[in-house]
Amino acid sequence: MDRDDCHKCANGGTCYDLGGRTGLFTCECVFGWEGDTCERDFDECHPSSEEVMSANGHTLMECDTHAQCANTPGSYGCECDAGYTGDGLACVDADDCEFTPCNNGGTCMDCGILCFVCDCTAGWRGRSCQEDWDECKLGIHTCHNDAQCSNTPGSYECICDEGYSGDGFSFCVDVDDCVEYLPGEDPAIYTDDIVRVDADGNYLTPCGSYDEAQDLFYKHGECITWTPPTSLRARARRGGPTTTATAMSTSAVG
Ligand SMILES: [Ca+2]
Ligand SMILES: [Ca+2]
Ligand SMILES: [Ca+2]
Repeated sequence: MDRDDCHKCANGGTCYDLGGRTGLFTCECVFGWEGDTCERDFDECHPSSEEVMSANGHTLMECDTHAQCANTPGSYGCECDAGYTGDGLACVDADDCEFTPCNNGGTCMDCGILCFVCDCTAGWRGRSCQEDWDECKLGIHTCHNDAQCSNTPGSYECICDEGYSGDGFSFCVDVDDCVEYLPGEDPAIYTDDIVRVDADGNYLTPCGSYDEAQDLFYKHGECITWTPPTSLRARARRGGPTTTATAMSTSAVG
C-alpha cells in the first residue's frame, strides 16, 4: 500500500489506496459523514434520496410526529415539540403542572398540550392564582356596618370604626374607648353603655359607660373620667339604662 496517497480521509474515514504510486485513493466514511474525503456532514434531517441510498446500510431514525429533527456535525437528534416529553423518537403529552404554575396554594390540573388550569384558593384569582381579590373594592367582604374593610394579599381585614370595638365582622359595639375588646371575650360586657334620653323622650347615641365599682364614668373618644350627677349614679347602680330625660344633661357628658 502506498501510504502517501492515503492521508486525506477526514472524520475517521477509512482510506483505500487505488494503486501504487498513482496518487489515487478512496474513502469509506463512518456514518454521519460524506464527501470524497468524508469532510461533509450528512444532514440526516433533510436527506436526499441519494444520501439515503448511501447511508451505509444505516436506517435513519424517524423522529416522532411531535418532534423536530436537529442536525449536528456527524450525527443528529430528535427533540420533542414544546408541550411534549420523551426521547424524540416517542413523544407524549408533558405534565404542564410539573413546575407548579399555580401560586398561593392553587391546585393544578393538566388539560392537554401546553395547557393547565388552576383551581385557586379563596382570595386569589388569575390564570396562575397570582392576583389578589380586592374584597373591599369588589364589595364581597363581610365587614360589620360599623367597620372599615382593609384589603390584604389573599384576604382582607375588618377594622371597627373609631369609637367602636369588636371583631370587625360579627360585631362592632360602641364601647368604653379606654378598654379595648380582646378576641375571645364576651362582647356583651362591652354593651352596657348608659342610654340617654333627651327632654322629648328620644334616645341619644350612647356616649360612655359607668363603672359602678370605681364610681367612674368613661367618656368615649377621650378616655377621661368624669363623675356623673348623683341622680345618674343612682340609676346606674340600679342597673339598666336610664330612661328619663332628667338623668343627665347632654352638655354634662358630651
Ligand atoms: Ca449530521
Ligand atoms: Ca400537558
Ligand atoms: Ca385581598
